[in-house]
Amino acid sequence: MSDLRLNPFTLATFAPADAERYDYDRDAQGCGIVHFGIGAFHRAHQAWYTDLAMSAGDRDWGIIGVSLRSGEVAHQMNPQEGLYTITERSGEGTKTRIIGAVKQVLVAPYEPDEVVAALAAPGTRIASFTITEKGYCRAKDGSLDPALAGDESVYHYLALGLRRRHDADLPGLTLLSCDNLADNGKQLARLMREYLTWHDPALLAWFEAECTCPSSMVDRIVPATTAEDRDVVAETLDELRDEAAVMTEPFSQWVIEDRFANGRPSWDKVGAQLVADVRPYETAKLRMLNGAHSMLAYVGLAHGHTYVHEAMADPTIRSQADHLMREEALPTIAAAPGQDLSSYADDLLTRFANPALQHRLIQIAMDGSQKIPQRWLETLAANRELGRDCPAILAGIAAWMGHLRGRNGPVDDPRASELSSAVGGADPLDALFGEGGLLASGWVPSEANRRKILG
Ligand code: NAI
Ligand code: CS2
Repeated sequence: MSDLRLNPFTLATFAPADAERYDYDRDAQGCGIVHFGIGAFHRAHQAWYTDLAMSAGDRDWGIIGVSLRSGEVAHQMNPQEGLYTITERSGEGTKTRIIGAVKQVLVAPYEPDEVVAALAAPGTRIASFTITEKGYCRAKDGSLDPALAGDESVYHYLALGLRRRHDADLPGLTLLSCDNLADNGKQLARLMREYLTWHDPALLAWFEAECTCPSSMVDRIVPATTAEDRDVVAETLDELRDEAAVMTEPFSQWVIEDRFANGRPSWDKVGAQLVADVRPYETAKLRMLNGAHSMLAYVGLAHGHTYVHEAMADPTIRSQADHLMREEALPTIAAAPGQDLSSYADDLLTRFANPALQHRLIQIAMDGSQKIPQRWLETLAANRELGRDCPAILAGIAAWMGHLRGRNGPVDDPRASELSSAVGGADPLDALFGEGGLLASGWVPSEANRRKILG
């Protein structure tokens, strides 16, 4: 096996001439985006759109990635001068593209000044985020948790970068959340305001006037890359190694609130949708796709399955996913004009059943405390108003509680210890969903719900 790494030289010298790749002079492109959380999803989604936009003629939208925690992605990408591949997998085969949009990756704990300088650079116009739901440092009530929002948080770097922009009389930034949160832009704006109120109140008025936090709905299934995946990509590249390779599906969707502080890439020219109101798309996606995903994860794991497509091949579990989407989530969504939620459900079932993706259920099962409120609890509360039951979600809750008891191994959740105490206590459902519970919301299980969940 070769250890020759993908980089601009090896791409030009050794890669197959017909390998699909970016179509612009990277050295002539300035950086316009600083992206926090340069994980698999950003590389398969926003960076892909940006690469296509620059290949279609857009200028100066190069991306500087920032990892707030580990150096892993920096070690994967910087020796490759930011180059990496996206491989789309489906029943129709695979397609690999070499992406040039990312210039470099900074590791914030080791180079904090460089991160602040990148945010304060005159050419920077957007800061974007895929830092997972837990990266927003929220307390139970959705406010900023000061115990979490310390010097290692995204807010620390944003506040310093925005302060420097203000003092240099530079324009503000668009802060674009691309995480699976309801009203992600509104939440980010609120949390940033709270952080500035504590740390730099004099900057608040400028932040409100010069920066925007548009919401966006993001959708592309991107499983964590495995060593086998990287070996397959190397075969495609005549043995060039891409340590930052990402695997995904052909489908991709990005619906963005059209509210930018200082311009944006022509993402609309390469498939993204710019709209006034993201909410219908985001609610459908979080409650139908992600709601079914989380049920598949916990119920599928309880039945011994490893991958999403395996759980979907189980007729009982598939019908639960179908019921959750069509009978439980769909009736709670105010669709946008022309948005066909029934065919959306059809498409989701097909996407989930894609055996080429190898999407691990345990990856979806992580961080349930951060995901379940917007994926299940809002649907349960809305159906309570409609006098309707949600048996598939209740089955998901029962399976999640088994997960929290360690049935699938160690629980990967920022609140794992509180959750395990809750499910080990006298009244787990009250400790989880009751008034003052860990996931207290607009929904409290009725006696009938309790019987269904507890069996
Ligand atoms: P990943 O594990 O490849 O990357 C996660 C990124 O978040 C890493 O850069 C990590 O350093 C950062 N991060 C994790 N915990 C953090 C914290 N507490 N504070 C700050 N940064 C933190 O995961 P991936 O696949 O890139 O997904 C990231 C997010 O993207 C998801 O949580 C979700 O919100 C969104 N997303 C993912 C999709 C997927 O299919 N993978 C699809 C749609 C949205
Ligand atoms: C998944 C999502 O890991 C999870 O929680 O439900 O990452 C899902 O793959 C994406 O939202 C699809 O767009």
